[in-house]
Amino acid sequence: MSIRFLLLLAILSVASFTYAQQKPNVVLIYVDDLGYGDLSSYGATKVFTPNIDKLAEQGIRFTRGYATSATCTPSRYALMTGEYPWRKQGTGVLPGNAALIVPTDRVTLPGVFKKAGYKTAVVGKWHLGLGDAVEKNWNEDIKPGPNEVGFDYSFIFPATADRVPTVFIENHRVVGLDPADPILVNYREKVGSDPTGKENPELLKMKASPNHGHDNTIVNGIGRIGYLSGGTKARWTDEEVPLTFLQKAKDFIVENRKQPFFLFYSLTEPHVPRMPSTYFKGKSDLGYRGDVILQMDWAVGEIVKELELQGLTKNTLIVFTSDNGPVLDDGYEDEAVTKQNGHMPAGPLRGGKYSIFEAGTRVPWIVSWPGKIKAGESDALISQVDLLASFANLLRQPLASTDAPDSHNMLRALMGKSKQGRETLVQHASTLAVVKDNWKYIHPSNGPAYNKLTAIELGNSEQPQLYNLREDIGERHNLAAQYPEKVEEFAKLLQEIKQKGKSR
Ligand code: NG6
Ligand code: CA
Repeated sequence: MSIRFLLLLAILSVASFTYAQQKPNVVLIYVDDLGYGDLSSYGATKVFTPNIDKLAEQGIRFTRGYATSATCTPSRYALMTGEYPWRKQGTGVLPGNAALIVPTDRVTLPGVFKKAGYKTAVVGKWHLGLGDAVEKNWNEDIKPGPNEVGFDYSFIFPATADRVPTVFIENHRVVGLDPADPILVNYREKVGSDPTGKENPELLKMKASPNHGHDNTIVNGIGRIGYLSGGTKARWTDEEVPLTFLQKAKDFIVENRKQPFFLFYSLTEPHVPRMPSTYFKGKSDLGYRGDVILQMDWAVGEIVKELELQGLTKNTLIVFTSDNGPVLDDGYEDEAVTKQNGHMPAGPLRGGKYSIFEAGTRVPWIVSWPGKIKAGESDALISQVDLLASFANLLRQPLASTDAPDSHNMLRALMGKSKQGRETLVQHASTLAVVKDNWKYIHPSNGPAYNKLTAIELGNSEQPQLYNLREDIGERHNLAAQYPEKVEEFAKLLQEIKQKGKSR
């Protein structure tokens, strides 16, 4: 070993030792269905997001940061477990009565923090199932759930805002539940006597888009997926949901200001149903989708302010990212389409939510840690599946070789110390794609190329597709016929990653 190498090694270990010594608080701000082009710091000109932009200015703005999947549940599964979700059955978009899909006997992202002595919390959307069966009693302790997979504190809603039950759950219990008015949930048939969007569309304050469903039980004037009865006082008002989450997140920060904490702040914006708080209604020129993006940005600003107020700015690392790409019409007539006004939610990327094209999984991704991270931009290839191993490294928590099998330690890239990202990245929608050295191969699939309901190109084709992302970020030129040997190499690579069951 050369002296220079030894010196480098010493510097590196001192650097990572210093991070670990400091035990920064970590706030993971995870938004829902926000596209690569939805922030002004990522090129949007029709909507302005000054608070998030500020994080980007003072931290690192990643241009090749990915969710693992083009929908919510699988991306969140990967975030929690460090495992690609397509390796495991049952990790697709979950109904609101699904059982917990995160194994309780595995290392999880919050579990890593907990082991390192952190207080951990999830506040916001969950969508990873609850309890050990679909049939469960919502009127007693509901478990296992977030508290059994690494969170000391949880204040969540179970699935998505468009799925019943439309209630908050705080540490196993539905908030504000009147025992005399028990909750019943059913995804097969109607329960109780509440009106449904199908039977009583005249009661809706926001119409469902034709053929999208969302016409079961009406709660707060909005038709949902699934049937709900009871729990009348516990049901949320959509206009209030983000304010409730924000307040709970702030409370957690204040209560834990004197010790290291990990907060998974999982916002519902801009997922449907988009129903902004009164203050934000009509604030953008883009209808409710634009309004809730402004609301989301405001909430991020409030979190940053709270950290400042508590004197935690310098010792708090913030990650901001989204669980999948954007969609305009995802089930409600909320003017996202009619008031698009030239806004490009996916920026220069092709496709959107549900798509194997870039817009499905390439998302805004910002890391900020004032005082520790120098401002900059990075094109390192990183995936949300990597957060587990990266934070384990930061906190000096060893991982067994079977833990978090697809999670790579990207700490140096996340800190802006290196532009070296993952060597390979698998993208996941209804088919798989693999990215390496700026080349992207999409595995042939007989799924539909286009989804009419959402007006999104899903990217499926019976032919292999090969794109050069450096020269063709919009995936317009399929080069598969031109480079058959590359297609073969990538198909093999994907096969290997699938078979290995472990790519670390
Ligand atoms: C889809 C819903 C959509 C949304 C999505 C989940 C229909 C037709 N569409 O099935 O509205 O709820 O699931 O979104 O039901 S996600 O971001 O949580 O994955
Ligand atoms: Ca989502």
